[in-house]
Amino acid sequence: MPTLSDFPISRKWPAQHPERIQLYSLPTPNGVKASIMLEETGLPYDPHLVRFDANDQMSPEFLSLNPNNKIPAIIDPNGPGGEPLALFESGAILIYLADKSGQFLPRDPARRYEAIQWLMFQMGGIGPMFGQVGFFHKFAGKEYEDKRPLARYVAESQRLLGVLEGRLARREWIMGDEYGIADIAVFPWVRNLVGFYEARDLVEFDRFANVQRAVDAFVARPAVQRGLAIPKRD
Ligand SMILES: N[C@@H](CCC(=O)N[C@@H](CS)C(=O)NCC(=O)O)C(=O)O
Repeated sequence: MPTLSDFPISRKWPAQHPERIQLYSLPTPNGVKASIMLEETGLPYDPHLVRFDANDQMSPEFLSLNPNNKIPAIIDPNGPGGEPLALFESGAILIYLADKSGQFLPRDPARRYEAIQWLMFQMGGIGPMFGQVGFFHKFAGKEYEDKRPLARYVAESQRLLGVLEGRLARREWIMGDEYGIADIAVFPWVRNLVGFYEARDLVEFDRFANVQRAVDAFVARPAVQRGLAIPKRD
């Protein structure tokens, strides 16, 4: 049976506690989904910082775990059947950690798929579209003379915020009373859009009062506060 030391990534980022889940990440909106989930569940883990300024995500050790060179990624040394399990894609990681811990994903089959549906809404819609707003509003794309790409991504982000606003109008969380992985996927991205990307006015965020209320409640959770700063940047 393979062990953690058989994974090349463990040579660049040695485990402090080889029996624990190993997290390879950086506190970005995708990265914090994994660290917040780990903090919420209480599953023990070792966080490892993947430094973009050192291009760590392109190192052969990181690529051996995620050929798509993106954080977050994990290895659970005690995965299904007691064998190590390596995973990338934050949505897959959230579902796995929910199943492993028995928390934050409804057990009822129909409700489970409904929660996964909203998780996919983040993975396929909110993440990619908000990310493009960041690029064209704050980063390299800001200099582009043609403003049509920015306008397109802003309009699409507003549409997605409107969908979320409708969902949250009569619900505390995306799945009603049950806080869970859909919230953990969505709200770091909303926070990032209006905070780090400085797009609050651009997307007219004040129009989405229920989204705002839910993001505030999310950020106030102690596990979210901790997860937002993990792995610690040096
Ligand atoms: N769909 C992926 C997206 C992950 C992603 O885009 N991660 C970014 C940081 S937020 C990254 O690692 N970028 C590094 C790069 O592109 O080189 C997921 O949800 O895990």
